[in-house]
Amino acid sequence: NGPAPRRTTLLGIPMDAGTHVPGARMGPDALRIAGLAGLLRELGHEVEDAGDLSAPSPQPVALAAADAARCLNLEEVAGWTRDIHDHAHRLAAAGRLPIFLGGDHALSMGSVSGIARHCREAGRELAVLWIDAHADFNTPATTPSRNMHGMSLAFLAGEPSLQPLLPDRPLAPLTPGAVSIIGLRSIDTEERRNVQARGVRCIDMRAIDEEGVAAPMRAMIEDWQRRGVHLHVSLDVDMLDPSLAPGVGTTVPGGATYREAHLIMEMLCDSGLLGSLDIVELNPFLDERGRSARLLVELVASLFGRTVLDRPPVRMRAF
Ligand code: NNH
Ligand code: MN
Ligand code: MN
Ligand code: MN
Repeated sequence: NGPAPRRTTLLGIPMDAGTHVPGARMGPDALRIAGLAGLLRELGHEVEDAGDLSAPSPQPVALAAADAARCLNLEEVAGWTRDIHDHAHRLAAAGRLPIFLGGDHALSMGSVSGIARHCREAGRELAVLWIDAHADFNTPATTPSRNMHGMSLAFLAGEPSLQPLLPDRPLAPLTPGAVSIIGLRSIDTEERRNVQARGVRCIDMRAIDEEGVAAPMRAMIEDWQRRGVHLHVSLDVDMLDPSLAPGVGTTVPGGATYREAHLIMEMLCDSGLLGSLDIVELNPFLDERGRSARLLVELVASLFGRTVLDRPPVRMRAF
């Protein structure tokens, strides 16, 4: 009695322009080599591998000069964002469940905005679960690093200074109530003000220490189910403890355990709400013998229905 079979499309996004640490461009192939497609098929899902996007040519961006100077690889990121947005929109409109294989977290500016555009056209409400050690809520004015992977959620929430990244597309900025962050444990001073001022729902590591992941996840899922949302999950590898997943450019100690991470995925699966997925920030160049890639693929298996035993159906709907 597993979950309903889904029509998934893997889209590789070999980008690392969103960070000064190179290597995430190798992520899509590492996820393939770790057996992602085969596992999804074993679980009964249809899998189409659309291959990798090729690096787009840099695009001019009408950002204020002072802001542009604070964004590393701005034109490259703009090129990626526009291309990914169009692909994400097309895949969602075709009824696929897109799985975006990163690539650094700046790719979500394109994937989530494209999904948001589809949801608006289809009259579906979108909810985004940002699974990350970081909030990615910096702006050009607040970034300590100039890395645009630390700005992606701010862009998606409608941060005005970043909107020229994606001109000529109908914009559907996320409302604060549509965004939840889980796993947070590293936030910059001004970024923190930004997150708190916007009222984004955050389950930080302190909350996980006190309550575990089950109670807060159940509360969020209940809320999403009431609203009947399309759920986009954006999974940043650095949410996991670095002892489990060292293959990432920005490790932060004190991350999720193996059990916590799997339980999050299992509960998301049971919710039946998953509509699209990013797997980001895997850096195979920094990994140890493929273990981070392998763990990610195991987590995706839990998200798509792998269980120890069949679960009673009543349990599935009881959230
Ligand atoms: N907050 C830091 C910055 O903006 C780090 C962001 N790095 C990430 N985010 N990996 O997920 O530079
Ligand atoms: Mn293209
Ligand atoms: Mn991130
Ligand atoms: Mn992160």
